[in-house]
Amino acid sequence: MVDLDQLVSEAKQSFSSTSDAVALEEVKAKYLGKSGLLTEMLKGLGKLDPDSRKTEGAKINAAKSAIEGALQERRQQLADDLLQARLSQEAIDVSLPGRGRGVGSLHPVMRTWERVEEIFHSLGFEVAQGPEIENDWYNFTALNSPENHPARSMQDTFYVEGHDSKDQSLLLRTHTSPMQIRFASNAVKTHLNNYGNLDDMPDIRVIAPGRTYRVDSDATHSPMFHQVEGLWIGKDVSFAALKGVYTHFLKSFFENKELNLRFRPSYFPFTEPSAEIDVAFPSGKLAGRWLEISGSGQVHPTVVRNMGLDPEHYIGFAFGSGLERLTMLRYGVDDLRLFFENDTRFLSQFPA
Ligand code: 2NM
Repeated sequence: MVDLDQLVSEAKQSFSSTSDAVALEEVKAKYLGKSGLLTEMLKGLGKLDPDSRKTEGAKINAAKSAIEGALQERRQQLADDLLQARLSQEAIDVSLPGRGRGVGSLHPVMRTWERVEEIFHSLGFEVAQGPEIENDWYNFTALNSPENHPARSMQDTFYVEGHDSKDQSLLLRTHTSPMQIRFASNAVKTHLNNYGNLDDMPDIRVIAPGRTYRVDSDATHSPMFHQVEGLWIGKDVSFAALKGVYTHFLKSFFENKELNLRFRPSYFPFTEPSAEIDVAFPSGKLAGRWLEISGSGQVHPTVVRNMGLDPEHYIGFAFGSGLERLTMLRYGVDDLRLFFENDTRFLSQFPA
């Protein structure tokens, strides 16, 4: 006679030594399967006499339920272990500090752009907009640029394939002045359309900030850079007004009432007379040196005419400056290339 207690404990032992559900179900077959030990024993009962059958049957069934119970317990145990393993493997340590998300900040050149707009807005200037792909007329001809000036050559200007509807060649604007020609011509045309004459036309007072392009690339030149130009045209807008406006602008921009300015005679095709503007800081690292900052002048009569105005009755001034240059002087940046490398170690020094 088989020792049923022995069998039950042996079964429990085998169940415990399995390490996954598949192995457990294999072991189960040995005891409870179709030809398992207990199944066979129950089949054997038929050979016994009725009394023994009853007592032996009860013992075997008791052993069978004990083994079934142990099996169920081990199944649960293995399922729990599996879940526990997954939970610890996929655990998220909620106590870890977050990675943080930077807020970012405005590029220093864009800060200068906004600052320049604010200052000129306070003086009643509007802000012009215009295309970066220009045609020959707005970029050169209207600005009194001679037909064979080197600036017009392929060596200095990025030309775009094709021509516009007026058969003008297309190019990446080399300065922001074309926006001012467009703005002024529009203002004149619109006023004429509305009033039939220019008698009460308000002064044209506009700045044109934006990207510009030149075939030039070295330590101090980038093929793309930013300019801001300004224009004030009216019946009686003098060079003295230019000096007043620009002096106010630079002193505001650099937040320095003591800033020194110098207007030095120069030449531009679109202005006559023309002047280069230099600044000298009264203190600091750059103190005492004259630093070129802008170009300026009284708008050339030909350019005034190209805006749709009679230069015998309209006069004014214009100026232009590089936004990178203004930014370098304001923040003491000594290498132009820093503006274009997008190195956050540099950019994060200009917080929002
Ligand atoms: C400069 C220097 C001098 C200028 C001229 C004009 C316009 F549209 F009126 F013709 N806009 N900007 C100008 C004049 C720009 O930049 C160095």
